[in-house]
Amino acid sequence: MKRLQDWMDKCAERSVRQSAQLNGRRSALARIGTWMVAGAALPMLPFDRSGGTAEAAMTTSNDPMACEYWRNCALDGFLCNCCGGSLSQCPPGSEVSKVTWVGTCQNPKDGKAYLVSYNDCCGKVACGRCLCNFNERERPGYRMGIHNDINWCMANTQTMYHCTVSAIVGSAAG
Ligand code: ABN
Repeated sequence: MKRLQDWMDKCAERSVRQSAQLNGRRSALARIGTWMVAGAALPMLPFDRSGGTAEAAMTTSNDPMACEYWRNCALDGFLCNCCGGSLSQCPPGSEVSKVTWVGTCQNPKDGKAYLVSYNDCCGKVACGRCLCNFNERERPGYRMGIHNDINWCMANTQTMYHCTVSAIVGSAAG
């Protein structure tokens, strides 16, 4: 009889311990902690904003006024050559941004890749003409130097954005 009671005691103790482990305060806190760490780490993970197809979608044009002109492959803004300037010169009354970002575009004429500096022109209200948005090799905003959706007039005295020029600054071939 005593052995049976011991056995029943052990079984009951084991099941109470298991239940405490699964449903106890400490395991609940551990689970909440895990979710908090995962929640904090998730936004830090890199993500692909291209949708898998955007980069392959650009068909080039020979018209410098067209968004599809090869040099504009990573330009996000108003084309300065639609706003009284040229491909690489700011319109009168605006000044070129002191900081910029550099993209890489392939010239269909010679097949070579070129470094293109996208400078914003500053100090006049937004031009509003020829809005283009191509993002080849662009990366999300937390990598600021390789992101184009930024007002590069930020370092100028006149921080108002007017339009964007695209100046070739070198060959990417090396
Ligand atoms: N670099 C063009 C631009 C200017 C202002 C806001 C977004 C993008």
